[in-house]
Amino acid sequence: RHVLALSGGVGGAKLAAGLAAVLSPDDLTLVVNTGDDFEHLGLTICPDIDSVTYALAGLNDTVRGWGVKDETWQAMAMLRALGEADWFNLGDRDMGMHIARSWRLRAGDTLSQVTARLTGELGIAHAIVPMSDAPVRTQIGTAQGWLDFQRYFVAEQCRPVATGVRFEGASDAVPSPAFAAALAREDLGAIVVCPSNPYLSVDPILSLDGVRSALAGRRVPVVAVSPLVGGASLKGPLGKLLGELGRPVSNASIADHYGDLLDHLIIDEADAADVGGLRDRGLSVTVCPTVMCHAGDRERLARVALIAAGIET
Ligand code: FO1
Ligand code: CA
Repeated sequence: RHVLALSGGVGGAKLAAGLAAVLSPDDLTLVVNTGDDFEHLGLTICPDIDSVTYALAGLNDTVRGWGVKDETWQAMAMLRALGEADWFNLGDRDMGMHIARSWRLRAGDTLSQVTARLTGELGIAHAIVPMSDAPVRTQIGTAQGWLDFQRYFVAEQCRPVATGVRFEGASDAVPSPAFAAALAREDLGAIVVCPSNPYLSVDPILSLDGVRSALAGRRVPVVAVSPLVGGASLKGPLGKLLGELGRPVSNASIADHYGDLLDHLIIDEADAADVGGLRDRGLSVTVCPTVMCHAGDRERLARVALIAAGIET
């Protein structure tokens, strides 16, 4: 049976790679957040698609957490010498990706077509699919007004207090063709929500036109891996954001946020104390190590998620 996985960058990309390692290409559709995308120096940059792509191609830099390993920064040095914006770091190899994507988009291909082509050229057999071909842009509400996601995340280092999150364009954007097809598949067996930030990485996907109702209408298990470990976010601004939005930094907030959509939550062994409260909400829960350092960790967690969903591998 087919598995539909929803992913953001970094943490999500690791589980996406684990799922790709244990499922055949026919059995998996990886739908990726594009709310973090932006136009910069004439290039279209899709950080989460690239994180998933680099993770599946074995090209990801595991120390930095984003971009390509063995990266060099000569183009960036030249851009700086030319007085161009240098707040967003574009490695030389990574820049090749942005150039290839940008010219093909400009030539009229859709983001789905471009992503299929570039991932295929890198030898990836699994489907990495943008959530939508229409632009959706995540913005963070702050005292200075609405900030574009990368301005908030990279330029401002998530320092401004967040008062809200919005996804410009989402309500008019329909799911990409491959996402819509996966949602409608007769043989859909499970939906896996990767350990990405629910507010910043998964919500953009859920806020697309028709996605929430399509997911709720499918009688297949929805399994999420919590992005929290030991009552804190492993990486990124989830902990800070939860606090600013007035919610406890705990798995209860993750469960509340996904609400009725969710059937099963996988939480880290450091949060085993949360199990009772989560089960009281009617969720089924698996407790296991969720920190993914090595390929073995990613595959093991992928198998745990599939077992929770009742999928045999
Ligand atoms: N994150 C940073 O903190 N600083 C950067 O300069 C930076 C550059 C960058 C370039 C390409 C890319 O694909 C990702 C990049 N990221 C950078 C990460 C990115 O901003 C975030 O990881 C995601 O958008 C959040 O999921
Ligand atoms: Ca359901």
